Amino acid sequence: KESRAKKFQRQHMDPDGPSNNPNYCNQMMRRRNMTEGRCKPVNTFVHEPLVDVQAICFQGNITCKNGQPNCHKSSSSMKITDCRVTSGSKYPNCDYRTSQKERHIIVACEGNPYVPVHFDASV
Ligand code: T3P
Repeated sequence: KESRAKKFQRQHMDPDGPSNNPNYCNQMMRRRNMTEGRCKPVNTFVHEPLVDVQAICFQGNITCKNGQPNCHKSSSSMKITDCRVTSGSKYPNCDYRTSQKERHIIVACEGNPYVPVHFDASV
């Protein structure tokens, strides 16, 4: 079974980016299996080296949106792409808007090694 750490990498890591392609999210959301069963409504890809994203687990500790204490905010801003399903999108034809940003990101970390398992927000 896919570990929570590997799931985070599949859903959120794309170090070889960002891409100017307006179809980036349509292609990536499908390629990374987030359009099976339903169109995942919102998903962020991070365009930074994996080690730099893993290091966030040892940066500023904050409370997650769900009240758990294991969220961490990146000390630097990071290159990200937000994918948001369009209002007209109808499963199984998942249609996304692609927006490139530079933001601090907040991830939840778990385990030993203590690594990212959930993307909480960008700020
Ligand atoms: P996951 O827990 O698998 O990382 O909050 C529900 C999902 O939406 C969660 O999936 C993370 C994702 N999400 C983003 O990827 N980017 C965002 O900016 C927000 C708010 C949520």
